[in-house]
Order: sequence, then structure tokens, then C-alpha cells
Amino acid sequence: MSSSLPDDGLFLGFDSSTQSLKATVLDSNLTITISEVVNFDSELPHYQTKDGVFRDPLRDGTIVSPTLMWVEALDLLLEKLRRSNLEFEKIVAISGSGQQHGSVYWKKGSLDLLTSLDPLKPLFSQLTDAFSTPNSPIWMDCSTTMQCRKIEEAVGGALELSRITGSKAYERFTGPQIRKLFECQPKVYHDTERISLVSSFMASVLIGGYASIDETDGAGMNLMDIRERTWSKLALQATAPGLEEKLGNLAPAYAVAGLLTQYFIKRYNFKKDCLVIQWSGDNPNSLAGLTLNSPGDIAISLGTSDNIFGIINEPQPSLEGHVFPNPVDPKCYMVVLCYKNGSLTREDVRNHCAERSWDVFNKKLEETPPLNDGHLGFYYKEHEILPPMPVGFHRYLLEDFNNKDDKIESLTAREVKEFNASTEIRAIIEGQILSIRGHAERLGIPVPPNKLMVTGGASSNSTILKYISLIFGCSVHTVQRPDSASLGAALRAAHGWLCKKEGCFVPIATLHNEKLDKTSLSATLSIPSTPDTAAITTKYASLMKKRISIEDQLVKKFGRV
Ligand code: ADP
Ligand code: XUL
Repeated sequence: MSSSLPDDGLFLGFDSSTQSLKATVLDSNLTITISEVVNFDSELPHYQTKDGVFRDPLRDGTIVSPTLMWVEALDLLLEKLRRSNLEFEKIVAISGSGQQHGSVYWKKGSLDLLTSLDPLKPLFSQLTDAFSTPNSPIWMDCSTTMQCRKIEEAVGGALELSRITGSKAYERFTGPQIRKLFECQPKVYHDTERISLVSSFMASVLIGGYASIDETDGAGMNLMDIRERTWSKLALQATAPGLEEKLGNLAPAYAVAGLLTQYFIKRYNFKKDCLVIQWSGDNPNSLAGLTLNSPGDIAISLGTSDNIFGIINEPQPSLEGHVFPNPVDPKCYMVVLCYKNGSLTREDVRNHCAERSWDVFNKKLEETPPLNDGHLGFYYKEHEILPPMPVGFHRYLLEDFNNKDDKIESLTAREVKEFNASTEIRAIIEGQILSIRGHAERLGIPVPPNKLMVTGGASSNSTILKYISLIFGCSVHTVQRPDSASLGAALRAAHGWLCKKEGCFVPIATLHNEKLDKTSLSATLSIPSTPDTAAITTKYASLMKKRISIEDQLVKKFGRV
């Protein structure tokens, strides 16, 4: 079977994330030719977001983003791509990545707006009136605990919901968000003709019609049966009445969502038969962008949130983490762990302790020894998902800590009020990585993994990478550009184009083997494997167990169930 991509064709991938909209363009050798970004706070200041969101306007854990801002960002990004001399007429397929779980509520009659976009006007001015509520709840929201419990109860418990949908009910998942909207704003719910995820929303704008939700991002809703890949009747009933017709159909991530609508062809001179491949979630796109392909390969994405994902053959959903269908291989699944306190919490510590500079942060981090002389910190600037903890910082000192001692687990932890700046910096970095290792192991992810990839904004920080390598005891691979989600979307655009050309599903590895090896998208950081580094990794394993036991106690004391 030929896997050839069109010689002078280009593939465009977007990433509509929490803080920005990014684009990556690949040529037919899968080499990156252009990348651009629009930052929401600084380039669309009139929406007045901070980090792309409105935090807790109702003081109940609600976190939303203005839906129209994402549309205006698309206007702006396409103008930037035009100024970068992107040859729009060569783009044969487009796909995208969206922050997972966020939802958009299309008002009755909006399909007409979408099908009659005027190419002489920007998009945002034509979609001002398209939404039954102007703000989209996003993944950072934690206001739906009550709805989560009711949904779990209605389907027969948290484990049963997880068995069906791949996750117990989580506040940020779209089903609980929809149930809250139905309960608190019934008129808005009734005025809604279609509910999209961020991913299918952006795809809808591109095709000028409602795009399906893809089966991978659909698993982040607590509504889809992950084995059947259909809406679960039980979960639908537990969520809101008349929901199925508002959700539309599901489609595999490699399927064609539709042809690019005339609006873009006329306004930007895109190719007439340019395909729009289903958009999917950011973690699934990163999995594709990092070319993870074997069970035991894992990736750590250090973006606004920190996420860990890996490939598994058989889903074994539990009360921790999530199982999603693999977006580029319909036969298998991916597991995901999500931490809300990622980059923004690191930034907070950087701002307080390191003059707002990553260079100073790294310098101070290296002023303290590995294992931080027994200082352990738990930093929850936002309500945490993993573990379920409210906002608060907790600092401990292990009594009689002796760096030579490998019985760290048995030491007593004494709570302390504060750390000095360099201890604080090491405590957040080591703490976050130890927590990742601990929870990944609990989920059955092997440590050291077969292959460990790191991506996201903070993966450009080689000091952080060094400690990931030491704590996991293996080399760390990074991608040339920290944005694996838009890269993954561009690769999926090529994959979707190929599947369409062949008339059937084609493994994405066909592309990897022939093209990707040549493009050296990844770089590797290897810490020399010496008896000293091996000893540090062993001590970290022991410190990790101690940390997890303190964390379990914190959850018992403060945690949300
Ligand atoms: P998202 O895609 O979730 O919007 P990104 O993956 O683009 O986010 O990551 C953005 C984050 O990257 C910023 O909030 C910033 O804290 C972090 N970042 C950027 N450079 C560095 C660095 N050198 N060290 C640590 N973190 C960094
Ligand atoms: C994953 C999650 C976050 C968002 C961030 O479950 O909630 O990683 O996808 O964009």
C-alpha cells in the first residue's frame, strides 16, 4: 500500500489551548515549515482574561473562558499565517487540538450563521450572537461536585461510571458541567441546539456546520461508552433530558469532519477541496505528536496543566486517572493522569522566589542538593484534581533526615511554616515529579518506562528535565518544539488525509516509518548513568513513597472525596 503524501502539499495543525491558539505547518516530508501563536491575554486584551480564563467569578469554583475569544484568535492567527507567507492554496488537510472537557453552547438558529459566513468580514463579528451562554466552562472548573455525585449515584456508583466511560465523575468533565447548566440555567439549556467540545467547536467553524465529537475527546465527558464508542444511554439519562440530540454523532479521530467551508477559501485562498480532519483533545494530539506507539512508552506534558499519558491495550478503568480511546489506533487505548497545578503554580513560586526569571529559578534550584535535605512541599494554588485537594500549601521536614539513609519512608514528617527560596524551588519541582512517578506507578505504568517523552512549555527547561530523568531513572526525550499538540494535529491531518485516500484506516506508523525518522523531531537528554546517579534514583523512590503516604494523610484531612 502506498503511503505517499502529495509532493507539494502542506498539512496545518492548530492547538486551541488554555492560554493560546497555536499553528504548526508540515510539508509532505513532515518537516515543520511554519509555526505561529496568538496569546489570549496579551494579544486579545479586550476580553480581560488572566491566563486565558475568568477565575471563579461566582466564588463556587467556576472557571470559564469567553467563547468568542477563541474565534477572534482564529481570525488573528490566520492573518499572522498570511503575513508569514503561508501558501494557503497548498494546504490539503487541516486538523486540530482543543483543551479537553471545555464545552460550547450553540444557540438555536446558529447553524444558519455557520453556513452563511461572509468572507468579507472577520469571523468573530459574525458569531457574536451564536452562543446561548457567552462563556464556556473549561477543564479548570471545579464547581460541579454535587452533580458528579448525583451522576455516579444514578449509574450505580463511581466505579461503574468509570467502567462505562473510562473515568469516575470529575468536576471538569463535560457531563457534570452540562447537568449543572441544566439545573442552574434551564433556559440556556433549552435554548441550546448543539453542544460542542472545544475541539469539535473549532472544527465546526472550519467546516461551516456542526462537526461530530471525536471518540477520543468524547471520552472526557463521562457520557461515552469507551468500548462501544457510542453515547451511553445510562450516562445520558443521568445527566440531562434530551441530551443525545444536542450532542450529535461521534466519529473516529482520523475521519473527515468535512470540507473547509467557502469562507476560508475565499478569504485566504485555501485549496478548494481542503479536508478538515476531526479535531481531538490536547492530550490525545500530544500522544500523536510524540509518536508514542508501544505499551510502556509514556509522555509527560508540562503545560498549563501537567499531564501524563501512555498507551495500553486493554482498558482497566479505576477510581484514579482516565482511559480514552487511542486517537491514532482504534484497537487500543491511552491512560491519562491530569494535575491542575502545573506551569502556573511553578510560575507562582518563580515569581515569589526567583525574581520572575526561569534562569534565576534554575540557579537557585541547583543551590540545594537532590532530595532537598528532607524538605517536602505540596503546592495547590488551584483546587487540585490529583489528589483531590483544596487550595493551600503544605510544607514538611523529615526529622533526622540523612542523605545517606535509604530508609526515608520510616522518618517522621514535621509540618513547617516556610522554606527559604531555594528550598521552596526544589520542593515544588521534586514534589511535582515525585507525585507524577507515584501516581503513574499506581496506575500500572512501568518505571523506568520503555521511553519517556517530555513536552509542553516547561519542557524547554533543561534543569527540570534533568530532575525528571533522575527521578524516573532513564533518559528523557523532548520534541524540537515544545508544542506537541499542534504538531500532533498536523500529523493527524496527514494521517486523516491518507486514510481518506486509501478509503480505510491506515496505521499512522506508516507515516512515521517513511517520513518521521528523517525529520529528527526529537532531542534526547541523557544523564550519565553512574553508581551515583543510580543511588540518587533509588533514594528518590524511597522519598516518593514517603511523599505519597503524607499525601494520603492530607487527602484524608482536607480532601474532597
Ligand atoms: P498550554 O498549551 O497549556 O496553554 P504551554 O504548553 O504553552 O501551555 O505552556 C505554557 C507554560 O510554559 C507557561 O505558563 C510557562 O510557565 C511555562 N514555561 C515556559 N518556559 C519555561 C521555562 N523555561 N521553564 C519552566 N516553565 C516554562
Ligand atoms: C486533561 C485535562 C487537561 C486539559 C488541558 O484531562 O483536563 O489536560 O486537557 O488543556
